[in-house]
Amino acid sequence: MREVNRRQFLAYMGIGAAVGLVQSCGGGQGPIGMMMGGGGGGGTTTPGDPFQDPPLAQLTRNGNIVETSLSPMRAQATINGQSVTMMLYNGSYPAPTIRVRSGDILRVNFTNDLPANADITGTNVIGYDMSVTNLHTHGWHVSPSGNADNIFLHFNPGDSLTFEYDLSKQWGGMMGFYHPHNHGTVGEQFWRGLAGGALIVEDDTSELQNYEEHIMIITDISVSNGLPTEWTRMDYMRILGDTVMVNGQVNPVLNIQPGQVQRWRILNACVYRYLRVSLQNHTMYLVGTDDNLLDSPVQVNEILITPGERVDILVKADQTPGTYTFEDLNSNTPLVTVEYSGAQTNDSIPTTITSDIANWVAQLRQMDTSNLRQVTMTLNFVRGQGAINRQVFGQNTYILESPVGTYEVWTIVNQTGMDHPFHQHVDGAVILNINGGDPAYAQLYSTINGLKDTINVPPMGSVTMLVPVLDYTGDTVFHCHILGHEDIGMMGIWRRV
Ligand SMILES: [Cu+2]
Repeated sequence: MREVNRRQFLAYMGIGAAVGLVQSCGGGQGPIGMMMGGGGGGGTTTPGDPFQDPPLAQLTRNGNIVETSLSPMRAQATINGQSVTMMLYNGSYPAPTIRVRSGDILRVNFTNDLPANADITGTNVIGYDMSVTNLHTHGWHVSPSGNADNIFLHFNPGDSLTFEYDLSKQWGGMMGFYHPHNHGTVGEQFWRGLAGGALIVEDDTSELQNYEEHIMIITDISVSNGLPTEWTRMDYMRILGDTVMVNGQVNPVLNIQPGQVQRWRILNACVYRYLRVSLQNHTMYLVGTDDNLLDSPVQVNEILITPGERVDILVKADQTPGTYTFEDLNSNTPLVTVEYSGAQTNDSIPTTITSDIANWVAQLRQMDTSNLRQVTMTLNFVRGQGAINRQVFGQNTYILESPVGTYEVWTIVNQTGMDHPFHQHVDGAVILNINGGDPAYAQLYSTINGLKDTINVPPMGSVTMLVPVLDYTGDTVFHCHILGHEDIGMMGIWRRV
């Protein structure tokens, strides 16, 4: 991208600071929020249609070989009653959910059906061809090479490939997600609708198997002339959609029986929006993080979910029957209206959860890390571009070489005034310490036995994590999961040797 001048750069920084202010005062409603055009989905406070889970991907199973098809294409969706031309996998909005098991081999017949030089493609403002795409399985512990989770592949319109993901080393009990990862177009393709759930289900014997389960993929969007808005240079730094949705619905109504426990698997698939979710008058029980089930539920009244993060929670309808709002406290935006209805029941929250991975993480937390390799990475803006260790991806890319079969301690230092959710592919990490930002978030993730592939690095703060570099060799990446930041260069190569 063309470099911006110093005045524009400072303007970006100022925006970052103002956003922090808006969010910390629960804003979007006040004069700052209005001035910034930010905040919540205005006018969406009326409860909408019945809640719908995303459709399931059509899978063909033959033993442990599972096959499906995914094709990004130009297609229409209805958002808030308005027809919008989007980029959608198989024309479906929201995208189909893939549910597979540990030990499966998943084959995805992928074809880029995006049109070249159409209203939703063409060249974006930072100079990349929007019709070029690829596929990433965020959170999956699979090979980053060949025809697996290889984000260095590029698909022009009409190109196809059968991806193959060997899930023999991927445990159950996590929700990953799939989306494009073609550098320079990731953020805008995501914004235009290309993101879907990719679950690895746990064993049938799990304590969590029998709860009514819902997937909540939270996105935001702004529409102009029947299209998701085209990004300006500024949008790469910061973009809040004016409509916030769960599974493509604005404030849908979800029924829960009095006394029932439901399991909600939530993904923040907004490009930039930080969600602080809470269910009015109810306690939530965190049972899983990005990459695994915990060993026991953790009670939370609210939880910060930054872009790319997932939470697996249980909620129990144990209050006076009525209607309660599941909302984003940062912007006072209702996400789902939860309505008690039906027969009284009395489900219980489990006291323990069977999770080999949580047990392993507990052991890792006891590890003496002083003799491990220590790596420091800084997150920066350099002349309006994103950078890691002041190196811009694609120009003078920062490369970290890590031997597989080892453990490393990474400290990610945020040298900017904005939050950055840091994401590394292939292996989740044990968060040892978070310096700065929301104290509850820092306390939670630096103590629970959950692996994180995405973790917020607070403004001028840092995160220290223990990274198991388990097995797969090959080049992959780590980057900021504000995908606009990644597109302007806040990404590095992780060379696993
Ligand atoms: Cu960032």
